[in-house]
This record gives sequence, structure tokens and C-alpha cells, in this order.
Amino acid sequence: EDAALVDAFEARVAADEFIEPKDWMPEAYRKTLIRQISQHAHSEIVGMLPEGNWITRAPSLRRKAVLLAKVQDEGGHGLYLYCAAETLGVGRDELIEDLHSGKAKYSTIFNYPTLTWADIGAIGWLVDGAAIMNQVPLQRTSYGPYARAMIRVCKEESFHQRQGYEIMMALMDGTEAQKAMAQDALNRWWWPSLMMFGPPDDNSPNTAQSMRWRIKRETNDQLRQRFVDATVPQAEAIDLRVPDDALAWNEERGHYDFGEIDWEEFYSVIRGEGPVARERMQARRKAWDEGAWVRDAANAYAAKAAARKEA
Ligand code: FAQ
Repeated sequence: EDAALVDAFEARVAADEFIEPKDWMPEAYRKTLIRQISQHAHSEIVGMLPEGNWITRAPSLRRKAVLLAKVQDEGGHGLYLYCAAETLGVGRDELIEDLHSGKAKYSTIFNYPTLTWADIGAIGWLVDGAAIMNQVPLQRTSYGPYARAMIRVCKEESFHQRQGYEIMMALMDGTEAQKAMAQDALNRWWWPSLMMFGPPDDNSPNTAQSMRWRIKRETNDQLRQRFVDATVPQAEAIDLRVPDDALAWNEERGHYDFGEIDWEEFYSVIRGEGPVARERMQARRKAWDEGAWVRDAANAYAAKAAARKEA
């Protein structure tokens, strides 16, 4: 690559300018963005499944309407993010093909099952809470289309986080059985939520370069710590116990210390061995196949409309 072009690019990034689709960029920067944005898009789409599982079983009309809206938001975020990836010169069919063949990654968190209604509360509170921690800094990521997508996405995620916490509050205000259900959901979702931030910094191959390019604005461990610090008081406020015996406020650091994450589990889920990984991919492929007639009809309609214009 032309050294002068690289220098000019690096200077723009260092000056906190946004890089736009038609601007020159190093091939490795483009590749990294396609990787991260497409994984993010896949996570949103696969992330519709664990909660979609509870739409027909929501405990009231109000809960059902809210959950429907949330899951639709996630679909919207996915489409938004696929569009951002497309501006980098990759086709959507190719991205989806990579997801369905198991080649592309998506967040480990969506490979765990939603066993009770309380899981819907825990997902909104913890999973969307973690997503916000990670995505607020991405509003200032160096690639313009990704940064702008994150602005709307973060607004919607804030609503998702609150609806989840409000479900947990209602359960903790309920019967002994409801309280136990909420605690059980926290027990199962806490550690996988911490894993969402990725491997520890000293074992994160992409962090250093992505920080230099200002694709990532903070490291995995920094964001994970911020999530723990924000979330533990929220658990305490409604009498939930975070399932970590090593958890303790560290006055000197001004942060919570917390226990060791089971990285073996993390890497096995990344390898596709998560508890419901197979079911997730089956559901995605089935939806894709069953939606073929819609895509065909849309294409036929577009072709007809174009032909009419020419005539
Ligand atoms: N799961 O070197 P690093 C949501 C991979 S939120 C799976 O640290 P990087 C909203 C990583 O890709 C969830 N894979 O990588 C929602 C890399 O593999 P590669 C989605 C993971 O990119 C809420 C390798 O490990 N959010 O969907 C995970 O610098 C509720 C080495 O890792 C985003 O994607 C993981 N947890 O940092 C929807 C946010 N962690 O590609 C529905 C944007 C790491 O080299 C319901 N992404 N890996 O083969 C990011 O910020 C970054 O990509 C990180 C990883 C922080 C995820």
C-alpha cells in the first residue's frame, strides 16, 4: 500500500475524523470492520431467537406488546448493521451464507437457552446492559456508517435494558417462587454476560490494532469492569445476589473485584459447542429457506418496476 496514503489515513484517524465509505482505507482496516460489523449484525439477528421463544408465552398483553417491540428492534439493528457492512464492499448474501455455514461468529451469549420468563428479564437487564456498555463508545468508532448506526441502536438498547430490569423488579416484588425464578435467571446469565466483552486484554489478538485505528475506543477488560461496577448496585437494590463469592468492592481501585471467568466455557461456545448452538443455526436456516418466496417476489417486483420505467 502507498505509504503516503497510509500516513494520511492514520493522521485522519488520530485527529478523530470519521472515515467514510468512499475514502481510501488500508485493506486490513476494511477487513477488520467487515469482521466486527458483520459479527455484530449476526448477533442481533440470532439474538432475536432466545426472546422470540417467549413472545407467545408472555404473562400479559402488555408484556407481550413490549417484548414484540424489542425483538423487532433487534431485527432492525441487524438490518442496519448489514447495510453498514455493505458500504465496505461485501454482499449481504455472502455474509448470511457465512453465518449459515458456521464460518462467521456471533455473540456467545445467544447460545444459551431461555428456560423461564425471568430469563427475559435477565436478558434485557444484563445482555442489553452489556451491549450498551460496549456500544456507547462505538458511537465514536472511526468508521462513519458504523458510528451513526450505533446512535440509534444505543437509544433503543436503553429502553431494552430498562424493560428487562423492570421485569426483574416486578418478580422481586412478588411471591417466593417468583423471587427464586429471578435469582435463578441471574445465576445462569451473569457469567455468560461477562463473557460478551470478549477475551481478557492480554489474550485479545485484535484489541491493540483496533484501538490504534479507533475502531474500538476501550478494551474488553475496561468495558467488562464498567459493566460489573454499574450492575452490582442494581442487583443489590432489588435484593438479588450476584453469583460470585469473590465479588467485593475494592476501595483502593474504586472498582469491584470479581472472580475468574471460565474461559474454557467461553472458547467452547465460540467453537460452536454452546448449549443450544445447533438449534439456533437450524432456526436461522429454516427462516431463510421459508422466506425464499418473499425474496423472490420482491426481486420479481423490482425487475418489473425497472422494466416499466425503461419502456
Ligand atoms: N462471542 O480479539 P478479540 C447484541 C471473538 S450485543 C463470540 O477481543 P475483537 C444486542 C472475536 O470476534 C452482542 N465471539 O476480538 C442484543 C475474535 O474472533 P475473530 C454483539 C467473540 O473483535 C442484546 C476473537 O474472539 N455485540 O447483539 C466474543 O477485538 C439482546 C478474539 O477476540 C457486538 O458484536 C463473544 N462474546 O473484540 C441483541 C459489539 N468475544 O473475529 C439481542 C461489537 C470475542 O478474530 C438481545 N463488537 N469474540 O475470529 C465488538 O465490540 C468486538 O468485536 C468484541 C470482540 C468486543 C465483541
